[in-house]
Amino acid sequence: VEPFTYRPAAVNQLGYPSGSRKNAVFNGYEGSFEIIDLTSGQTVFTGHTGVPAKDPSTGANVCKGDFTALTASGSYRIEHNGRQLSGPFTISGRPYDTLHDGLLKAFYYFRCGTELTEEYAGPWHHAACHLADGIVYDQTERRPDSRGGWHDAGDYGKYTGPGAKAVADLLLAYEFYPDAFSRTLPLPESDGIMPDVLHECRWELEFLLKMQDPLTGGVFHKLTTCHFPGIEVMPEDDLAELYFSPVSVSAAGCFAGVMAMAARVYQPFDTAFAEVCLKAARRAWSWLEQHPDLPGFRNPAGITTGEYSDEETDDERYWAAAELFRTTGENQFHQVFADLSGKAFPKYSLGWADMGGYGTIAYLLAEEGSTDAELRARLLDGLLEETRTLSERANQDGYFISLGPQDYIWGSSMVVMNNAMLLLIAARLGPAPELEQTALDHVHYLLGRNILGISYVTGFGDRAVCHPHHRPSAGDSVDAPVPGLVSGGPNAGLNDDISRELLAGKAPAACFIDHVESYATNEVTIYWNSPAVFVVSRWAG
Ligand code: G3I
Ligand code: 9MR
Ligand code: ZN
Ligand code: CA
Repeated sequence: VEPFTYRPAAVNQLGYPSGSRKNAVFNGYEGSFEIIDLTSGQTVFTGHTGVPAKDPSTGANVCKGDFTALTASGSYRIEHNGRQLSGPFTISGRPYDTLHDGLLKAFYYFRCGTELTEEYAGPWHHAACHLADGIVYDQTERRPDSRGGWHDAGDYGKYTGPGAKAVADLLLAYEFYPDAFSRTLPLPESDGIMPDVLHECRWELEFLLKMQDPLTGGVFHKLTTCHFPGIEVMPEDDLAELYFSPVSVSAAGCFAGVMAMAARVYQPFDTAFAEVCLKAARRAWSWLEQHPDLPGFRNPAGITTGEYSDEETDDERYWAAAELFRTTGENQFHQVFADLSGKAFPKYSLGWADMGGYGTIAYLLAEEGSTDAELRARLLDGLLEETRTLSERANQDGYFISLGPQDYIWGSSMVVMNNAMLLLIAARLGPAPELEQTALDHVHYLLGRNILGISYVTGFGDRAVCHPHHRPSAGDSVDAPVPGLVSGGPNAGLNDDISRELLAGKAPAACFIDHVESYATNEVTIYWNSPAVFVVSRWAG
């Protein structure tokens, strides 16, 4: 893979909203700089960088160049005496509308069990995939329908917990920023009545309903082949048998949480569907109550696909209780929620394993009069404290983000977007509007203002990820990858062969390679896209 030629000034490759704070980050350059209007060729701004300082996450000496004062819409580049220091970028009232569409449209490209037609998928169209019925592991005479939903990632597995996180982020984005979803993508289901984001989430929710065991109310952990297929296998050619892995507490908790949420969000559009979701959530809840302490899920013998193991499951119960309470107002759920809130699991985390943040957010959004004032205040204070810490860290970071060197783990782009999401939620609920700028700085990182000067979203930015570990992108005959996919990003864990070979010794934030074999730095997933949709929704309209 050809690395991009060196550019001293890293910018958000899409650009900056007119009224926002604007900075470039310089690595290997200090001094004065000019901003050139690419249409007129004129210098429209002159500035000076700060003093370089060592940045622990990147190991580089970096400095910032502020051009907040430049607010006129246009296309620009940073130069000095005719030397190009940055790539092109824009300033405009709403620079992220197409990005927002692309990040949401990615979920359509992840769809399983249906043909992606040229009309909606363009050159990335492909035949319907994974149409066979799944086999229930250990009960092989049972073969329920397992079609639909989204592929998890670069692989074709469908995992309950990760699917629930992705839907939760999208539904929260819609609840927080409905105006961001007023445009149509469009999708095959677009009807001008229900927003496309809800059509897309319904595609996954209908699948998740199939993951509930009708005999018990428990929820299967995942639906996958026994092993991952080769990296160039297109979805429709992946014909190995599909298995429902055994049920798990984490799956049931996430299922109950997301179904209770869906019951509320779909109520105005489709009462019957809302009722189905609520009934399914209640049933999973009863199953959870009957199974107070099962061990975390482990891959059963013969299955080697993603494990998504999670030993701490009080957080999934906490989320389920919160959503069921917010949706129904019933005291039984409040009681469990309040009891669980005294336990030690993280209350502000939005990962696929740590779902506590969703519980906290649901409770803070519940009708205020129905909640316990003291508990509510404690959770809100905690949220503000957590996000103040994030914002202090971002203030000290060379690239304005809240990650420390230890945070560049597998899927660090999710950490970046989850933190930004939490900042935006705190900004609204605090209220603490000053946190929004810090969230926006995280968008700038994702779109190119980082040590590698790379945009981690396929198809967006002039130097974007091109070779994601994504089977349809690797296996089709189109050069460009499927657009709108968020790459996992730097991972200092070096958890794949090519990372170990090519990235050893690099600083954490530089442990990334745009190579198709690097699943530990350059895979894509639905739950890395979903928090990005939430965050960008704040600036889309
Ligand atoms: O949280 C710890 C951190 O405390 C520690 O400092 C750090 C050191 O490496 O590790 C952190 O844990 C990492 C964890 O991700 C964080 O979420 C683990 O090392 C790392 O192995 C783990 O990676 C997960 C990976 O599967 C392997 O299990 C990713 O989160 C998860 O997104 C990924 O999911 C895969 C599915 O299995 C299959 N489908 C594709 C998908 C994306 O790659
Ligand atoms: O493609 C797989 C990817 O989706 C997973 O995240 C990753 C870790 O579980 O594993 C990938 O599959 C690789 C396997 O683990 C090892 N052999 C090479 C596979 C990539 O084609
Ligand atoms: Zn499929
Ligand atoms: Ca958990």
